[in-house]
Order: sequence, then structure tokens, then C-alpha cells
Amino acid sequence: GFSRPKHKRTFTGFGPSEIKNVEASIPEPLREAWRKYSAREFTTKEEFEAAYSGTALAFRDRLIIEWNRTQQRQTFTDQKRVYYLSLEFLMGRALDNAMLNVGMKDAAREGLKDLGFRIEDVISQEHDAALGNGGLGRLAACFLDSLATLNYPAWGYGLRYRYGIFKQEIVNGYQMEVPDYWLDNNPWEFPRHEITVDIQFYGHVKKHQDENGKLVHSWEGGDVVQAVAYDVPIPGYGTKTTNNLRLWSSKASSGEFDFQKFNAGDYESAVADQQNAETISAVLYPNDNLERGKELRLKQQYFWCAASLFDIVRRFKKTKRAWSEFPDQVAIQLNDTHPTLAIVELQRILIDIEGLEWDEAWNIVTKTFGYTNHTVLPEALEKWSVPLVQNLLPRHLQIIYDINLFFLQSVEKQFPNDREILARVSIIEESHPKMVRMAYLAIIGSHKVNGVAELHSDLLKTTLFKDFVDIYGPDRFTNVTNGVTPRRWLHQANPALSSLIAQKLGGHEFLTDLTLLDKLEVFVDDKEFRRQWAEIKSHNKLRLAKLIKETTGYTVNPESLFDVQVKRIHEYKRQQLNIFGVIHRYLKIKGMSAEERKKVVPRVSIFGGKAAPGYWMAKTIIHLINNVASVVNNDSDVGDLLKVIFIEDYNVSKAEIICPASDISEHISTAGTEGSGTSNMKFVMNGGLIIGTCDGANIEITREIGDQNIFLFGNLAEDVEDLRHRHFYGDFQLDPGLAKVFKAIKDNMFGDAADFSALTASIEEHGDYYLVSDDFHSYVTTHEMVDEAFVNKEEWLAKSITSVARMGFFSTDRVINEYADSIWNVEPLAVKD
Ligand code: Z16
Repeated sequence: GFSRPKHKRTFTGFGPSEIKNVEASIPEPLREAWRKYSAREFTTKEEFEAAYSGTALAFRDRLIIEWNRTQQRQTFTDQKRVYYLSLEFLMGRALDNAMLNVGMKDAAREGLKDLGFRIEDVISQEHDAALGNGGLGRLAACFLDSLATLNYPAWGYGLRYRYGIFKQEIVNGYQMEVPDYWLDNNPWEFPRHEITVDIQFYGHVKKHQDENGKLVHSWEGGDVVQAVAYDVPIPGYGTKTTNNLRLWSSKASSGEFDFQKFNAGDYESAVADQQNAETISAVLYPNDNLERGKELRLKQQYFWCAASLFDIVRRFKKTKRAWSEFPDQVAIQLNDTHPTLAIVELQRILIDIEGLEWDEAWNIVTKTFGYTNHTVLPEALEKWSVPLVQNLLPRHLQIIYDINLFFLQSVEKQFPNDREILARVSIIEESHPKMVRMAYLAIIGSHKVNGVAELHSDLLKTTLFKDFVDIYGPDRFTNVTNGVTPRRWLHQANPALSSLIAQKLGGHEFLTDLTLLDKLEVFVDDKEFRRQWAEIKSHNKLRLAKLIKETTGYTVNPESLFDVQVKRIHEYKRQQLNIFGVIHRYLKIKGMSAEERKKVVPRVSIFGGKAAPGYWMAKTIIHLINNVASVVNNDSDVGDLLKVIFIEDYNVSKAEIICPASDISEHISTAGTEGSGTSNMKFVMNGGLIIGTCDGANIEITREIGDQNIFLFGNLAEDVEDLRHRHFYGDFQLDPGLAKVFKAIKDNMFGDAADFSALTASIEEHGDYYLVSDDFHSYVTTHEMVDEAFVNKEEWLAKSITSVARMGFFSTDRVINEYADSIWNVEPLAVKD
């Protein structure tokens, strides 16, 4: 526990004169709420840390009990389990989630209040668990929440990185990366020092005959590194199920870092061995949608796959069942190709260690695995060089070659007159050096392959994996459109909206059956309901305005239209299109008379997101956004008509504040490039409208909410190839509006033009691969429609309410049930209350 704080003082994020300034810009009806936010009661840092620890430990104790019971129940009933293998779990904070899922947040709030703390201040003490890059990692976290909530017997398996995704600092407009050391005093993980697995690397393969004269392979020599399990409890919402997330940490195996080397006087090499081993789980690779083929990354992948498989097999063997029953007990889902080596590792365990015949083993393997693809971008598809795999995992390379041989033999039989198909579908690409195509290996080793939104899954079938559809038939390929957990992204992030909805629907059941939201639609014309809806949005915008003030120093008017684009910075996601659009707007305002300016709809353009440290163009885009911000925000001609904000270090916790505060958000990837997108769903679920391209899950969102409730623009996926082709052959005209923007940049209006020449050149001179110019006009005119629509407050509110009412489809509960039915063939465990 913790004791009552003795020294209280008033703390505000900024000085009194600044508060006056902010207050002046806030319309009268909202000032009271603003004051409440500004004058926070504050105590010392140590006291907050103590309050956090005390609360976290109290909830942790409750979770441990349910967690143990759940594991016992799952062992006892002995049903099929799901294992979700993901290199990323972007969990964010755990305490608020635990309080809400256990259903005791109100009690905690009261208790903390008695001690002099505001619960929000205590919750925000926690460091985000940021073991992921973006969408893929956050999807895994939402899946864990739904698996537990729906009572599925399921485990997550991942790596316990010492450093999660870096912390982003903006210095003079540039992104700087600071290491994110997050493990100190983390109450949510439990070291399991007794659960270890020795993992082998390098070495060589020996062939010999066993006592029956059968040829067997053994992998010998090389290095050994030890995997140690750390467990994280995953509570379901309103259920007794608390599942397990097992994260592996690497250390020198006990045989290696012992006293022998010390005694032999070889201190330095003993320390080096230990450091080498610990390097494996030291750091998350900070790339989203990019694979760079580094050996350490391959080591991470094998280390994690081998430890997880050993653990899963060990658990299965305790049941004493026949190997043929393995797929009835175990479903393993591969989150992208990162865990594809698990396929090879299971085959190796079955044939080399357990002595099964190849075909029998392979049959078990393919029935066990499912593979989810998240992207069609070529630079994101994993390929490992054959010499690298040969050196690190010699036996696995042999098995990969055998898998390929048998596969190609069957393809040859099926298509006897087609020589080319063999080269196209071979797991081994005949390049220099040869490469292992991990996606092909994952398809061949799984019984189902799925994309993450309809358009994406269709593109997989018609382009990337077309040959495999011809070979296996269409049934191996399926779609499971992504979702988000409404517990975190509605209830936790937007408590006021959740409680208004609960008031109208007579309870919080919609949180576990999101389709119930459709009952909101009858209130769409209810004046009082609309007023409450609008008030909640204003409140959430104030909360964001405060975050913006505290983190950037800029004051924004919460009555402006808040236009948000927060996601990883990537050319295909087109933040450059957005900032060029902002510059276009700025130039237009500058050219207006005072009279004309009165008609402008005030807007705040809010950006956030990290660039991969080696992604130079993405960093250039961040730099441009920040430079535009400092010009526009300090231009007294413009005032509140336009503000540009870059929110530093966008992460899960900040997303929880940002998503409920948007009027409109941007999901504007070049058509055909975004697998699904999931923030689009979070924003609409919180009553924000969206502007977007016909890409990813925007298409299903449009189908669900109706095309009158979304602002779509731009070229379609089916036209992209042709446009790129035409650009390549010189058929390219820079859009006239965009030309004005480029001229301003080149006139050094936003700092040294040279800093941005690569960015403008990628469009003007190098083929505009992402079709920024092609879509620019339609983007700008669609934003004009957004302005017009925003002025009509009642219409806007109707769109907002109707959209939320129709978002039931996008819960990860629906997603998990689809995986369970069509891929895993698992049932929830009956839990009696
Ligand atoms: C990632 O976050 C995604 C795809 C990928 O190949 C690698 C990473 Cl790290 C994203 C997709 O870009 C996004 O469209 C999708 O919504 C998300 O994965 C979850 O499926």
C-alpha cells in the first residue's frame, strides 16, 4: 500500500499567463471544463509512483488468482488450444485495462480519491509496454483481449525485448531516437526462471543410421543460448478467464557462463559470451512494413520459434496422446511470416527427434498452422539469404529444401507442361545469393492463409499468391477483416461516450456484443442526445488541446475542426499528401481578403507517428511537417484559421487521448497498398468521420456506415498499375495546385528548400510511385466538402452518431470468432460464474 501524501501543491502544465491566453481562446461555455483540466491537484513524483505501485499490486493479486484458475481449468478440460505467435505485442498500459476488465475501476477511483489522488494521474504513471511497431503489433494486443474475453484457451508467444520501440523526440524539427528501457519495476510480468529452453545455433548436420538401418540426421555443435520464460496475465473483460502471454528472454546458457572460463582466466570471453546471448532479445527492430535481412533478426526469429515450439510440444506430450492428435489439440497462428521457421522447427522435431516419417509429420504440421499476411508491399516480404540460413540453421535449410522438393514434384505432376510455374513458386529464388521466400514457405506449410481486409485478400489471390490459388484451389485462401477491441478503444479511451451509450441502451452489454450499437440509430434525431454527444466530443477535444499545449507549447482552439493523421510515417500512407494539402490551404488563406477569411472554417491539422530510424524519406516528411508548423503557427495573418501540430512520440497511450478527439481523420494510402488499417476503425468508433481512399478496411467501413458518412477520394486500386506505368514512360503532369505548393517550398518558405528536394523530386522527377500528384486535386476538393459539412453541425452530428451505431462489425470479438470457426476449429471454454 501507500500512505496519504502530506505535501499538496497545485500543479499546472504551464504558467499562469499562458493559462490566461488559452482561456481567452476558449469559448465561454467550455471554460469551466477547461479550468478543471488545467488546475490539477498534484503531489510529488515519488508519491505518485507509490500510488501507482500500490494500485497495480492490488489488481495484480486479483489477476494472479484468476490466472491460476484459468490455467488449471484449461489443463483439466484438455481442449484444443490456440497459440498466437507474434514478434510484436503493442500492449500499452495494463492498469486501466485490468481495472476495467475486473470491473472495479470505480472502487479504485474512490479509494485513490480518499488518499488524495486523481485516478487518471495514477494511471498515467505507467510506462507503455511498447513491444511493437504499429498496426500488426496492436492487432496482436487486441486479439489477446478478445481471446480472453471470449474464453478461448489461448496463449500468446513473443519476445521480451529489453528495449521496445524507441521514444521519439523532435529536435529542431528532426526526429531523434531515444532508447525505451521499460523493464524496471514492471509489476505485470512474472519471471519463470524454472521454465527454460536451450536453443542451438550454427554447428553442422551428421547423417547416420539408427539401429533399424533408417537414415537419421542430427544437428551437432555450434552455440547454445538459453530462453527464459516471462509470463504476463491477460484478463478478459467481465469473465473469469485470464490467459497467458509468454515472452522469451535470452541469456547465456548455464553451461556457457559458468565459472570454468573464469577459472581458466578467460574472463573477457566469458563476459562476451553472455553479452552475445543477451543481445538476441535486446531490441525490437523498429521497422514497420520493411524487412532488411539482418542476421540478428533471423536469430530472434528462430530463438522465439524454437522456444515456443518446445513449450507447446512439451505441454502436448504431457497428455500422452498419439502424435496424429496434435492438430486436434494445437492450433498455431503465424502473425505474418516472422514465425515461419516454426513450421520447419515442428517438422524437425517430429522427424529428427520423435522419429516420425516425413509424410506423417508433414501432415501434422500443415494441419496445425495458419498464416496471416498483412501486406502486399514487396519491400516488406521476408526473404532470407540461403548462405545465412545455411550457416545459422544448417538442418533447417536441409528441411526447407526437402519441403520445396516434394512441393515442386507435386506441382510438376499437376502442371506437367508448365516449366515456368516451377521457378515462380519455388521456395528458393534463384538469385545471387539464392533466397528463401518466407511467404511461400508459410503458404505451403499452412492449411489456411488469410489477408486482413477484403481488398487486400483479393489482391493476394489475384496477384502475389495467384499461382498458389491455381495449385491449392481457392479454399486455402480466405479473408478475415481486422477489428479493434471496444474495451480499450471505446470504453477505456472514451469513458464519457461509453457511459452515454450505456445509458441509452440500458447497460454496457454492447462492449461484448458490439452489434448492439445499432440500437443507437433511433436516437439520431433526438435533440438532447445530440447535445450530449456534441458535448462529449468538445470535452475530448479539450483534453487533446491540453496535451498539445503541454507537449508542443502551441495553443489550439478546441472549436476548430480537428483533422488527425496518426500512424507510422511511410510514403505509402502519404503523410506527404496531407502536409502538401495543408500548405495549399495556407497559401489560399494568405491570398484571401479579410472578408474572405471570415468564411474560412478554422482547422487544426494534427500529425503524429514514428519514422523507422533508417527511413530517410519518412524523416524528411516529419521535418517538413514541423517546419510548416513553425511557419503557419507563428503567422498572425492566419491566427486560428489554421494550426499545424506534430505530436511527439505517438504511442498507444497518446492514441487513447487522440482518437476520441478527432472530427475527421486521414486514412489516405495509395489504393491497394494498406493491408487493412485499424486506426480508421478506432476513430469512427469514437464518433470521428474519416477522409480516405478506397483502400484496406475503408471499403468495409464504407459498406457498413454508408457512403454518405465518409469522405472518399482518389484513384482506385485497379487504376494504380496503369498510372504508374504511364508515369514511368514520361506521361506525367504535375497537378497545378501541387505545383504552387512545390514553388512555395522551393522559395524557401518552409526553411532550406534543399532539405526537401528529395521529397519533391520523388514526385516530379522519379515517377510519383505513390500517386500523390494524381490524387492531389481530388484530395483538396474533398477537404473543401469536409469544411462545408462541418459547418452544418446538426448534419455532422447525425453522420457521427449513425456511423458509431453501424460499427458493430469491427470488434476483434467478431474477428476472433471468425478465426476460431474457419481456421482454428476451437471452441470457447465453458466458464461457470
Ligand atoms: C505492420 O504493422 C503491418 C503489416 C506488415 O506487413 C508489417 C507490419 Cl509491422 C500492418 C499493415 O500495414 C496494416 O494495414 C494492418 O492493418 C496491420 O498490419 C494489421 O493487420
